Amino acid sequence: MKWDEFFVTGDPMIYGADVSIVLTMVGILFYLTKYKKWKWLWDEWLTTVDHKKLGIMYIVSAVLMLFRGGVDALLMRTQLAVPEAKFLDSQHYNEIFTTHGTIMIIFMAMPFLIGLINVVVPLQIGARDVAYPYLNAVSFWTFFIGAMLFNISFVIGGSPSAGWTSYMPLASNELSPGPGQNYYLLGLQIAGIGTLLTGINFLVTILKMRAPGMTLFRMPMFTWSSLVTMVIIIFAFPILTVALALMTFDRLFGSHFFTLQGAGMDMLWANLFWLWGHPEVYIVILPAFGMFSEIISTFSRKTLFGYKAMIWSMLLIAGYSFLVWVHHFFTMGSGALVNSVFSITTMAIGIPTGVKIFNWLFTMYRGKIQFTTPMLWSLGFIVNFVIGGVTGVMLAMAAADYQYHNTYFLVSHFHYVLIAGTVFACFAGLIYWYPKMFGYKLNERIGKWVFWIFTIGFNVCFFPQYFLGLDGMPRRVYTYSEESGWGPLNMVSTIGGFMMGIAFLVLVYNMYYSFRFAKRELTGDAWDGRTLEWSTPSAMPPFYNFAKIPEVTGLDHFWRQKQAGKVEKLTANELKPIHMPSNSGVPFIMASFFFVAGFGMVFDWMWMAIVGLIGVFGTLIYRSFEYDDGYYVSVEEIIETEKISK
Ligand code: HEM
Ligand SMILES: [Cu+2]
Repeated sequence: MKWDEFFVTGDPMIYGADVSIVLTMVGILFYLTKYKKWKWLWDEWLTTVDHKKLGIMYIVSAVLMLFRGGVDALLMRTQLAVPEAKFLDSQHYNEIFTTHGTIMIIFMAMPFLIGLINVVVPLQIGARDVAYPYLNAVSFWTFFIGAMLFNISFVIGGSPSAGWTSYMPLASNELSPGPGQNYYLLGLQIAGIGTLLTGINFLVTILKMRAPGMTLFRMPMFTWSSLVTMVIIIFAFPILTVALALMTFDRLFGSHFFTLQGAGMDMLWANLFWLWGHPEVYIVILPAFGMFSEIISTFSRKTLFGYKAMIWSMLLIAGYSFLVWVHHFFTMGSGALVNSVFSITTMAIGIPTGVKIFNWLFTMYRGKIQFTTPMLWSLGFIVNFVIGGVTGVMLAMAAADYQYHNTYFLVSHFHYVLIAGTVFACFAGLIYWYPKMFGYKLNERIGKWVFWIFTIGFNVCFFPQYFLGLDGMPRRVYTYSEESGWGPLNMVSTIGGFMMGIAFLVLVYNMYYSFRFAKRELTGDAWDGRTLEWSTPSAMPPFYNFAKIPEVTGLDHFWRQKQAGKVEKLTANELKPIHMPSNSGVPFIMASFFFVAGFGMVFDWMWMAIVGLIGVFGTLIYRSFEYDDGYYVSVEEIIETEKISK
């Protein structure tokens, strides 16, 4: 490989990106050195196993990825604003929709939710950390390194361009030569390890680490939604792992699993991909449902309506999510019977989802509703998500899908569910739990501006796309003719896209503004909450979360204690030393070796891949012989931290 192939060249935008990456790096290195922050960075963040800090790191990474994916989106919308535009060429456009889709789903939506789950779930169940804190750090670092590997494709070697679905034979060596597609395979593979480990970790955490008295049917709804999500992850992710590995063999070692020659089956990839991919969309929507349940109940000042119905609906959705995958390729030609079966299972998912919508509405019915920003996002979710859901049922009709398939109708549909569902939830959850993470609320007035600009922009952007789709505009095209008549609606759509971009910037400004000026919370209960995460005395829980593990007597235990005026004050004599896990640098180092291995595979440099893999095994072996049982926090230290007077 020549150097001018190694670095992506030729496009002024990419040179601009090169320069800004180098400048940012130099800036960060300068800052860390000047203010002597290296040790702080290593001790407090890079080696941490604390679920709250890992959660914050997930969220920060996800917000950065939202920015990157958002820039991709606006580049596409700029190109599509007018017919026959020359802003992006076709190859470049293909690369951008591929990185946009992949980044948004794998490196933005999932980590954002997993970040919030990390911060909140252990607190909600009254635990001091997750079941396997060390593994949790491995999860984060493999996700992060996978994301970085995927992202550098932009400047080194070239981006993938076969869509986030990577259908074969398009993604084969013949039609997608070069390292781009390998970045997709390796980046997702490495990040996928982290996700699978998160699934196992939180399943065990929720099943085994709950505070005494918290039976399964006393768990907060967000914890329930996380539990169900983890079960889906555990069953779905191995499918992705295998599918990615097989495609990697096809591309690097010349096997024929999905190729057109040598008895390969290209549609086998599509089937495996969606056998993971459809459950994946529930992985990113169920935690969102959980968050809205918490927020709607808190700000209606009522217990969640239909608690058990909510849980059974989620379990049904989780089961169904594995039985609908063919709806992504009704046009494959599998025949009327197969299509009918998948058409019916798909529509059936609408039933438990509808149950949940009505439960949220009944929760609000006769409640004392407070229109805080998290609540606004939740109300916006209900309205807009229903539009996405209804158009989903339209797509589920196999015969009609021959018309909608691969048009902008679909693009609009999945943005209505992914943005109005997942992204609204990420924003709502971030704002709701912000005081738990940072000790102060985001400014509500600016927050409301963000909500309205974003929600209006979102509808201006995506509603016209339903009509473009019905009119036949295909997805994944980089331009269209003047005669098609699609120009005006596309212009409207682009304007909406930029409104969302502006709203995002205002949100970031709000973080800065609130960091400077917001009133600091003095108690742990910023919103008059119902669940245990609000019961810590300090705004931000100390590293061990609870000085004394709470005992739970029912659903909304903390709320009912407050109502009865029976919130217990901690006294010094009931404290015992607390056992905590030690920090470890091994997960970070292991993930760095994964990066080396992945980078070697991307360029088919096997020596480098082997060096990286040896490093990975080395860290595994090192860890196996490391006898570290953690440490104890003394009662003195707890008293000091909790500011208890003796
Ligand atoms: C500012 C907000 C956004 C805008 C303006 C936007 C715009 C677009 C555009 C123009 C496309 C390409 C359509 C095509 O040519 O076929 C696209 C595709 C896609 N978007 Fe977005 N998007 C946004 C946010 C999101 C979010 C938040 C997600 C996921 C959570 C997402 C997921 C996807 C996916 C999966 C695709 C399909 C990519 C592919 O065809 O391989 N988008 N989006
Ligand atoms: Cu699906």
